[in-house]
Amino acid sequence: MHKIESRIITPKNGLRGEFVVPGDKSISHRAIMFASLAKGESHIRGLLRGEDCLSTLSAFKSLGIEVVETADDELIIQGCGLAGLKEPHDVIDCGNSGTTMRLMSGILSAQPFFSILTGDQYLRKRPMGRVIDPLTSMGAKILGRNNHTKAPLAIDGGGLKPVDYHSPIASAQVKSAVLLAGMHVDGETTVFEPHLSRDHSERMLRYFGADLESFSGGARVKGRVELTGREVVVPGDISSAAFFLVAGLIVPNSEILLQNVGINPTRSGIIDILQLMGGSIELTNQRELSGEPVADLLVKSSDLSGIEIGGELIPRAIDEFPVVSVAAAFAAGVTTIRDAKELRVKETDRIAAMCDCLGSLGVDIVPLEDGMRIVGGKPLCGGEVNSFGDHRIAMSMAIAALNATSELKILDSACTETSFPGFWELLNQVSKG
Ligand code: SPQ
Repeated sequence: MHKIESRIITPKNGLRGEFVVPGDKSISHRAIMFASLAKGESHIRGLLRGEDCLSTLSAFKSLGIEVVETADDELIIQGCGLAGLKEPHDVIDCGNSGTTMRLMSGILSAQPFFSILTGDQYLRKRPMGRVIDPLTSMGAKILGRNNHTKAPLAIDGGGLKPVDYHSPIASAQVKSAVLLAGMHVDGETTVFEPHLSRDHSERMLRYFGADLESFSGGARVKGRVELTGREVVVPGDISSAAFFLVAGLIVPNSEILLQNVGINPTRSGIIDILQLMGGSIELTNQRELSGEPVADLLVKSSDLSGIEIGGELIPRAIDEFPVVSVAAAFAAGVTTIRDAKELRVKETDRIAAMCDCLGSLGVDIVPLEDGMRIVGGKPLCGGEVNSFGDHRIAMSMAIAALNATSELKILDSACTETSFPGFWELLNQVSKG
């Protein structure tokens, strides 16, 4: 649990710098999980040491996994195979992390022991029925608060059968939970989704040796195929890079080079959106790391224009809409975001939170049931805003403040540790040029 702090951000004239953002959060979670489920040793480099991934790491330690952290920042995990996890002695605390709770639900439903998953005040409000329903259709026994839809979740694991599941939402957490459960049972488990959500699980499970096929509309896994320990290098997180992309665009006289950023097409919607708005973002040095595409991103100050965003772009940029709304506030004309109802069930209701925060700085922003409408181009004033304990709201508002007319105080700012340790220091560094 992070501390309650506040930060004051003052407007800047230009941002300069070259740096590497921390490791990708989604990929880091999966590296810890799949290395633990594999047979043999895995070496992981570039792992994100944010609070969410540390929750996943301590969860697997409590399930009997041995982990060694070397002096040169490598994590060595001794995997125990699909059937080697041990019943935990205590409740598993997933902290603020939806990914930890939902993916662990899939894994633990298939293990022949009892476990309980809980989380912080924000995670206990988030919907878990979306994983409980398909896992129950596989035979899982999961109890939870609020008529078995909210954490804490009590899981009496084992005895599953494969399933063909048609998910009503494009969610990588739902897809991954079902595939991970399916990996433990005889037969094939298939998940269909309305739009392709991030495919890190599919890529990394194949990399560890799973018999897993991706096809247009979903993915299928063959059960009881053991994974083998591997070396994983985690690329920089595009969701963290997004804050500095928007900062570089909206602050005049800026030029920032972000090195080693993951540009998986299921995550790179933010680059497309900002380029469609007129942003100058150049991709260089494109290459592959452990099955994931990466590049260096050069961003320069640009005049932005409002656009309409919806459809398949939404899952490809789902975590970036708080900072997209900041870019829209500085863009000439109207930006409309639709089809993004999922934003309402993240760490906080991100539609309500951004409308509240940007609205209080004088931005013409209105919530829509499934998105928001922003009329940009007017100067933003300073003042005081609350992050509502959501890391992405805190960082988005810090970026908005860089080009406001006066300083902005951000309350409850330490939640940035969830996904981006060192965020405030990096912001300070680029501000000095
Ligand atoms: O892990 P958590 O708390 O759900 O984190 C968020 C985030 O903003 O960091 C969402 F609040 O990212 C999710 C993302 O929105 C991470 C994720 C994953 O790693 O699989 C998938 C997305 O969620 P979903 O619900 O679309 O599957």
